[in-house]
Amino acid sequence: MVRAVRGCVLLGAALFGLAACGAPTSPVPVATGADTVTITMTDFQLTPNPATLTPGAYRFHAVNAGRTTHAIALSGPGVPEQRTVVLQPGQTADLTATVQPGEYDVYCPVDGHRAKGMETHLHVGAAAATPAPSSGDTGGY
Ligand SMILES: [Cu+2]
Repeated sequence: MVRAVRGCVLLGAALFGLAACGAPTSPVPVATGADTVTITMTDFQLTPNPATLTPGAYRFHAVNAGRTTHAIALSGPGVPEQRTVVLQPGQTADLTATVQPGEYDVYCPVDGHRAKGMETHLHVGAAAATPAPSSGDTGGY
């Protein structure tokens, strides 16, 4: 009988220990899914993939798929502007940044390219799901 009681106490302690270990204190944000964002540069457009991120550290892999020189500038909450070197066609370069919820600007700093359309945004949200746009009245007609 004494043994039975003790066993029960031990089991309870073990369960409590497991429960206490269920929430480890991790200082490193968990990157969910892809930890590399590929930004393809063409004349004159930027295509980030993916364009919607969860908070965390990422490698931004810039690929110049155009026929002229391009580069990438990235800035946003907690990230002072970072730039790659100017890339010749076919060249690539990487930036690393830790993003937090908010909107990040990405553009090509080569003369005039931003105005020609080489500008995009990355959306970082805590929630992964984005609601589908509710189709309302298209208006105007
Ligand atoms: Cu450019």
